[in-house]
Amino acid sequence: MLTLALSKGRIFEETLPLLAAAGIEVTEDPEKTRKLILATNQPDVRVVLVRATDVPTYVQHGGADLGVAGKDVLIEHAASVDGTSGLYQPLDLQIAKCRMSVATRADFDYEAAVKQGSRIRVATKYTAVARQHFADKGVHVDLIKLYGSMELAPLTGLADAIVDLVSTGSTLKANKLVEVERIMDISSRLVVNQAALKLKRERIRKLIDAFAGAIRP
Ligand code: PRT
Ligand code: MG
Repeated sequence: MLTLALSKGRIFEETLPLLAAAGIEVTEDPEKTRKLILATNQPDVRVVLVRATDVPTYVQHGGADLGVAGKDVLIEHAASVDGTSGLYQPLDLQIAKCRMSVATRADFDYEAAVKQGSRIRVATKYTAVARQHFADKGVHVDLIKLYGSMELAPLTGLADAIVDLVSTGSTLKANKLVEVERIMDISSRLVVNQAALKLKRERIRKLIDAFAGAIRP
């Protein structure tokens, strides 16, 4: 049996065409069932639905043989567990694309604050990425860890800036925030459990090859 960990929403939706290229069709709709384990048309392949941030944990510890996770999630996971031993990342799938950026209120002069060497208060869910980014720039920051709705932080005075994912930019716009710096491009990767790769080499190779052939940049 091959177990693939996916999160509901954009990652599930955007992985479907890759699965189709490997001859795999998920036979249930995650939006219409409460089941967490979904069967496929292949008797030896199943999908488990987990939170996006839990995908690397499932794969690293063998709860799933493979998974699909954003670069953002993989970086934060590696920082939180001190490495990703046991996680093989053979493919950038070029799906669920977005960017990690710094955003502030329009009336906050980010460039000036950086130039003056002021301490900046930054709210984010992505503390590893933020810490590294500002350390590289030599900017002093007080990081405030949040688990959601980062956009609210500059509006309430909790922080001067946020580090968050941006795709269309409409969430920032709706909250009158401006993107002041791009940190990195984000896309989702295929991650594979190292032990599974050895034990189920043929089956996993076939899947990786089919996915690789279906990647559209
Ligand atoms: O939503 P939930 O709390 O369950 O978990 P999650 O947010 O971790 O999962 P999900 O499914 O929303 O995101 C899964 C992965 O998709 C992330 O880890 C990213 O790698 C990738 N991705 C791509 C995004 C976006 N685009 C994105 N736009 N993840 C989140 N967003 C959010 C962003 O945080 C912001 O709130 O969408 C908002 C901005 O979108 P725009 O279009 O308004 O700019
Ligand atoms: Mg989300």
